[in-house]
Amino acid sequence: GTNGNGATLVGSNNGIDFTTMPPPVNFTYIPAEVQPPSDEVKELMKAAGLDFDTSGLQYLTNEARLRALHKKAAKPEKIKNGKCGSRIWSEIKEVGELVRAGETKWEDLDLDDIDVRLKWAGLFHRRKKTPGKFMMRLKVPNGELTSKQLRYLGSCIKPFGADGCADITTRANIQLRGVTLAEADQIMAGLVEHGLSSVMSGMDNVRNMTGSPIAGIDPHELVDVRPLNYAINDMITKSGLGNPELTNLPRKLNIGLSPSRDDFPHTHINDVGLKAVKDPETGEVGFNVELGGYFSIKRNAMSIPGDTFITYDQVVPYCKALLEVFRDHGARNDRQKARLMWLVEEWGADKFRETVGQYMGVELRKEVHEQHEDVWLRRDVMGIHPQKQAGLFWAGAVVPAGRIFADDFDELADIVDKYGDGTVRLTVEENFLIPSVPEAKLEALRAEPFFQKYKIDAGPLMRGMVSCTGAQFCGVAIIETKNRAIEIVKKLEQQLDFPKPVRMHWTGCPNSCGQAQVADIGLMGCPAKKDGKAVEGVRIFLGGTIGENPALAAEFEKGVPCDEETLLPKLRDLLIEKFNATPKAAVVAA
Ligand code: SRM
Ligand code: SF4
Repeated sequence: GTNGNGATLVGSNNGIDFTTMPPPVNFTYIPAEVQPPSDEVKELMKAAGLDFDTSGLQYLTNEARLRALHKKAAKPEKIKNGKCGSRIWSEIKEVGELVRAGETKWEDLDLDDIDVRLKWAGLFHRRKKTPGKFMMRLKVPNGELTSKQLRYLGSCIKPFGADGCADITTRANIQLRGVTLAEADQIMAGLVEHGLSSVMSGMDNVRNMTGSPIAGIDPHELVDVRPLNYAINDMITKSGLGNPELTNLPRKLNIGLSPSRDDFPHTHINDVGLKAVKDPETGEVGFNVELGGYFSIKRNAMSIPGDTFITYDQVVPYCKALLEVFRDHGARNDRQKARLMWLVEEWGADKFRETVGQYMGVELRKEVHEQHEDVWLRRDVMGIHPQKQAGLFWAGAVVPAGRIFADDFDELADIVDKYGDGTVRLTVEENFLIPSVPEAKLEALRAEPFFQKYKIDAGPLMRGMVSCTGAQFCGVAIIETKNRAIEIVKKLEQQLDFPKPVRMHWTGCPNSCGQAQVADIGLMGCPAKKDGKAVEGVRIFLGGTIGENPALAAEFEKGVPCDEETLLPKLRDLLIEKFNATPKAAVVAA
């Protein structure tokens, strides 16, 4: 569609003012051809009782089908083969109707559907903690939401009362909690109506597209990555309706686009990191590709150079081709070796670039080198900062551990309508910022009671604190994270003064959804012992750096009991010794 000024809308987020954005991406979706199954594949499918039309194998090459059907294929492959993602997208409506009519309930559904395949629709059953209730993970490309979308999200969880909360995630995304099968299909339909979606946000799919929270308003960015992030998300999910061609990847895959030297989306820990760069020869702004960054229980790897430079217009076709290459050639036997890094390492950067180029039908260029004399520190986007648009400011506010509630969505929507441009940006630190506040409104904005709760001038620890979901809702958690993190940070801020903010990341298990390894101080759940008894504990990581020359944090200590008595003084000492914090002068009672 077009907006009032005649600019073409490239994304599905209708309602956002695209007038200040670069031209939309020039990309036509060419569907993959379905190869007929080879005789060998037919045999294996027959033996497994699988139907070609409804299995998840249709869009794979025969070679990939053989891997997915092999007797040594990983268990999730078998679950994916049983159905195609598109089946789940249509079944969810039927199930909703039956549940509402009292003709079925979640306990009656196939176990693989309820606990695994519904993740294709973004529905994660929280069997262990809240049986029958689901977390619904959305897709919010570049973390950008309009006030209308915010109000819709609030309305989704409002009926769930105390169970109905939401989280801003470490991929600048939203997860809704408390959803049941009685309303999941209706919420999903409403999401699409509002230019959002939940499909393909779990299972072996691409996760939320991350970019820059200050895209389009940043005086230092090389390019506004929002149109690209919307276009990639639309390509992957067929504009939120679901895309069977890309829904059966060997494993999850993360893509981040960084438009400035800050590397806001942490490209170094994304499977695919696209870093904006100006070609020193032509002056053209394009992207160097980094590949393979990921965290898992067994391996934590920083990305390695993909030795590839792509132009702005190549970004969407490149991502599509890369996903097809991963789908067709990635490992499907050992889950621990199925992430993109393993394929990149096996092939090397040259073969990887050439193969993706072949899928695109072009020869891709090698990476370009940009020289910088100065040192660039990643900016803290919390607080109030001038935009590239004269007279306008963004205001970043801290959400402790990313947890928000139904009313917050409404209040935030009112605030962005009243003071900003009707949009909000989420950050990978689980906070938000309000763009385009005119200078004359800043004082009134600051005075809003909403910012007593979500502080614009948050303390030096709270503003850098990140926490994964943890034991409150996550079935694989070893420890409780969010509530504990908030309590401990509050106490440390009461006790210490800090020369500069310290980034503390909490993660409830070695999956590291809370990215402990990127933090100044990372805390990862693990079993521990205290007075001979098994207790919740943490492994402490130190020294992660982010931005232009990142490094992962290294393990400093393990098995530290994480009750307050033990952990609080330990963190206090670390902050004093390693981060130059100083004890606050005692407050003398009057
Ligand atoms: Fe994660 C699995 C939550 C970001 C690595 N992650 C899970 C599950 C689905 C486990 C489960 O079934 O319960 C968690 C859902 C808990 C819940 O109820 O919320 C979960 N991951 C999260 C979120 C919500 C943490 C947060 O508090 O923000 C993040 C959602 C992002 C999003 O919007 O999509 C989240 N997860 C991450 C990240 C960080 C990132 O992307 O920068 C990582 C590390 C980076 C990476 O993936 O390489 C991450 N999550 C994992 C893994 C390990 C993957 C692996 O290759 O082994 C798992 C386990 C798995 O996939 O088998 C996992
Ligand atoms: Fe759950 Fe572990 Fe991820 Fe935390 S790190 S959300 S505990 S899977």
